Amino acid sequence: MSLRKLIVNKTMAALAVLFTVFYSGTAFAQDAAATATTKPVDMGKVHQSALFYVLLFLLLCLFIAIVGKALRVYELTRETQGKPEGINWNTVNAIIFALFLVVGLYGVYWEYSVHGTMISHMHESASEHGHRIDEMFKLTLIITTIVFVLTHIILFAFAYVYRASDKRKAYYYPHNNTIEKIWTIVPALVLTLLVLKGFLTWRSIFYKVEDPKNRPISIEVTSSQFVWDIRYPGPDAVVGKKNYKLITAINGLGVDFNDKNSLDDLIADEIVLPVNKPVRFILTSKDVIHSFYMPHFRVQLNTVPGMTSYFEFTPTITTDEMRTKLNDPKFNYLLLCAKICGANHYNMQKNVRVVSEQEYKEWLTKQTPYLTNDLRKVFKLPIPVEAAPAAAEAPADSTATAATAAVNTNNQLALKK
Ligand SMILES: [Cu+2]
Repeated sequence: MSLRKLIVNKTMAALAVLFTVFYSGTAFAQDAAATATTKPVDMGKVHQSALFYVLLFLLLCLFIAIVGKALRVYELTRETQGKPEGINWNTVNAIIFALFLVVGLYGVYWEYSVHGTMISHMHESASEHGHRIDEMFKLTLIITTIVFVLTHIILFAFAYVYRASDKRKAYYYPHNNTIEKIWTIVPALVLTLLVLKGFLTWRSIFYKVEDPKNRPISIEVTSSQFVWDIRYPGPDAVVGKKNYKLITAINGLGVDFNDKNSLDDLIADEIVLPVNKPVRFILTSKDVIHSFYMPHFRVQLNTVPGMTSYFEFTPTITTDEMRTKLNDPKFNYLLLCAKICGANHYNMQKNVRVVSEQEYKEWLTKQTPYLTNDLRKVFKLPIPVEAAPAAAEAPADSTATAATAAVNTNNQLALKK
């Protein structure tokens, strides 16, 4: 073969391109290895940057493009020389399909075994209704996983086994009523059962028959960018009315003190719940839609401006019991926002403590009344003489007695009305 012919031969040219690509790759690898032995370089920063991955992606695209071009040159060369097609693309595609099935199924296994364990990090539900939600979640996951794996094996196996071949002719099979019926009725039945179970679970959580001997404790939670405001009812067990038109600098929630139920309301910094007692959260929002989310209790409901929503449930495990169970003395239940509501969304959280009823009652007596003397002036309410100086001077949470005194005065006011 003359040198001229060798250069003109496109197959050789394509091979030369491939060789160059592989060679430069190996050369770089050797360079890197050499540097590593002499002087270790910290690549951490580089690996973290987005630019690194963008460049890596572009490099990969370039590599694929070069291989593609080289193959195209090879094909065209064979074509001009009148030779039969060099690569059977049907077989190549079929093999890629089969590989995709194996890699994909391994991916599913990996996803379940690595990220799937995050579900167990959620551990057992700390509320009564939570077990029903977990059960529903598990059932849905089991059914959908079985269907997913089976349909994908069939899909990719068919693409592999029945790839185009010169040895057989495709069978024309346009319609079959029996198959149509099966693949319509079976999924419809399964989905109906799942939806029905979801519907019944939802009803059992949201439509409860109230037990007059065990009435829920009402707690109002108001969301705004980016805080949760918590209002507890006073001894009257009723959270008073509020009106957005009454919102001012000193009345952030717009509580209406013309409603006597508001007079003894308390403002709290955390959510404290007595164990095994039903609680009813009254949820509203001041600005955008937020989502009241307490994952350990399987509680989630949107808080919507201009609309009040309710979530009632019974916590069953105290914070201390959960800490012992998890062997984690720092564990805390959390209230989070599950709506991407703005820049500080991630920071919108509060601690939730589940305690014994005795502890709950003690904690409640230490909370600050919402009604301050300034608010009394605004609403033209009488200012209690004995409680006024103490409540005004001392910091709110350290003076339990002053706060209790104020609550008591409020009660008297409430009774008078
Ligand atoms: Cu939010």
